[in-house]
Amino acid sequence: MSKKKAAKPVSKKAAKPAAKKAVKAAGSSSKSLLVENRVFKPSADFVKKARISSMAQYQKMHAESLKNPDKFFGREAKELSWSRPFKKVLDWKCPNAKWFVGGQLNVSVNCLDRHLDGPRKTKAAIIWEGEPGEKRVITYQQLHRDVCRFANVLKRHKVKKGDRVVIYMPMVPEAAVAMLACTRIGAMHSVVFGGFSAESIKDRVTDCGATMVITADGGYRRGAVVALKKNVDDALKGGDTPVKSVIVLRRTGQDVHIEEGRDYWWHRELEYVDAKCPAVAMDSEAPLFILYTSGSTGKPKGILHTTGGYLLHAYMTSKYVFDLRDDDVYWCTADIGWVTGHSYMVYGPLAMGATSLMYEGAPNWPENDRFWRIIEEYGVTVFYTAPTAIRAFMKWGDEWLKKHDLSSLRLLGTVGEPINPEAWMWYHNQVGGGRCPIVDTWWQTETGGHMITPIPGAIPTKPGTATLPFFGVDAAVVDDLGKEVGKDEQGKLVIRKPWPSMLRGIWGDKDRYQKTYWSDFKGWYFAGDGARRDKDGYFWIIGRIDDVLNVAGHRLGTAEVESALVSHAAVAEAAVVGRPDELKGQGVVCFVTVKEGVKTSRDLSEELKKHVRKVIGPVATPDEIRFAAALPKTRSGKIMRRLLKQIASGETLKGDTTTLEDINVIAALAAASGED
Ligand code: 7RM
Repeated sequence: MSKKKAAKPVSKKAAKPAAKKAVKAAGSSSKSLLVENRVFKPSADFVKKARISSMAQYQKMHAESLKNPDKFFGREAKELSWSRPFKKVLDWKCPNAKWFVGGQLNVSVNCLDRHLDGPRKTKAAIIWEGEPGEKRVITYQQLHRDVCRFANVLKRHKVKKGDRVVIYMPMVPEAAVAMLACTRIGAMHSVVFGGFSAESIKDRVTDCGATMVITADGGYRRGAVVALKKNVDDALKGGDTPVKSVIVLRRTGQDVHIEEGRDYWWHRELEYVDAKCPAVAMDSEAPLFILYTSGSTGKPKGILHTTGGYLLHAYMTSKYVFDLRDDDVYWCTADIGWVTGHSYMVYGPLAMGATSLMYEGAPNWPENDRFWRIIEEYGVTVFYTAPTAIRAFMKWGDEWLKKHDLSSLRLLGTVGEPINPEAWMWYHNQVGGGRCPIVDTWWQTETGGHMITPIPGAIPTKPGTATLPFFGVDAAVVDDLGKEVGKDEQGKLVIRKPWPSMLRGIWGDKDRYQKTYWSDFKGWYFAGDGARRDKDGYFWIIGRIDDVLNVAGHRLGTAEVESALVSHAAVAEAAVVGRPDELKGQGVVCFVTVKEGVKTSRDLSEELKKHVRKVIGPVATPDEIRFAAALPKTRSGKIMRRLLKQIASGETLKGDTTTLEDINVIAALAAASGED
């Protein structure tokens, strides 16, 4: 039970019982949602300590950041450690931005070395808990030493500035060590989420031309061991990738194959190196990392981020949005394989000199209260998680929280998808005890950090909206011609000015970068999301309007799943759509036509699900396979996804079907029960 009494959440006016309308909330794909009209102001207690403590202050800073970015960001950037000062804040020639031109810095120095001169030297940088229960606390001084030593291992293996290193690891501190060691010597990392398959590793290794893979024998997940090294072996089979060495961390102790001359144990390699490793001064625009994310084609995009601007934004958002202070215990539950883990488990909090908690495993292992247990045990003060997790907690029931004292919490955050108001209210009341502001942060792999988000001491929140743009972010909702839509009208979300942590490109594909992000509206970034603004100018994100699904906060391209399906011998054609899912936000429904002579069956449907898992990874496992004699197409041969979406979610068909080539196809699909 919470010790502190739950503060009345709202101002008197706002606390009046608001009319709850039983209509579907725009902004979420889940079923049976309510619109919650209350406005939640931060408590006086929170405001008193906040860095930005009024709407007026936010507005003034935001206005300055747009009107005079040179001055605003020039001032903020001085809080980082530069080995050579920048000459110019921004050089912008759409779609190419250069931030902090002429400046040089090193990310690992900013995350580690600069904290060693004062009391942070012996402060916890990372608090880690393994799924089986091991605990480790790593101080800034220790982390610095570990990073320097591992950077020397990289050098021993001839990894140089600009080289690419793929990291495929469980959630252990060594994953952060590997990332930071890359940054220390100017190598680029590309972290691949542990839930991706061997084939996905191979695609990424090949695409970015990685010469090294860093992995572990395995990792723990829900009591089981994930065979990470085995997946790397399969990915590198045949020897047709540029990978020269594989460094293997011993985590689980399971037997693994060690390929002579290619594979090396992490702990053995450390025996050959010392702990002195000068950091390489990097140009502000030097590439920092590549992170693959799904788009609307079958091939994931290698999103490229660079050094100075990315780090500044991760730092600034950690400072202003999480309002991190030296006594915080901050916990982001994301995996380092996602951008959230990059910016808000490693780079942002460490650049701030904060304490970042890292947990290896599942939230329901050994029991449903693992997260609450961790919050209580370590006195977590700032907690950042995903709506899909919150919905799972709600389903598991409040008794799991009631066993624990969560009164250390002072601020909550969400990311990954629109949060439905019910989940928001539950998070606010049950987890936050009614006293913690919630920052609903909208952003993307491409944006590097928070873009639309409450500033917790300044911007009153409403359940379901990410509220207002962060500093330097010129967001708008526009129609297809680029004209701003009216209040409460839906349109496309665009960013009209460059920002420090914007992606600098798609690895190896200049045209795709220009085409995907900068071609819908001249000079503006198009995010791929739909949104509307309310009377207060707050942004309500509706979700993707391209062919990208959001399954449990993970981006998944429908085309990726389709191409995995058609790679199976039985499949002739496939169309994949999302349908609302109460827990995951969206579920994956696959419409499949089989080749002549193939008999459809429940077994085949299970086999296809397994096949997709194998090709992409467990994150992409289809929820349903629906066999069909034909797919609905326009006369020009385009699959009519709009209709399939309606069928998948059991809706009555609406809208124009006159362009349909064969109307009987639709009747047959709607009648088909799916799996038999
Ligand atoms: C950080 C991350 C990006 C997509 C994005 C949106 C959706 C993320 C929110 C959200 C509504 C949010 N990167 N999204 N956060 N939608 N409210 N607070 O998730 O590249 O993996 O995904 O996720 O559709 O375009 S991501």
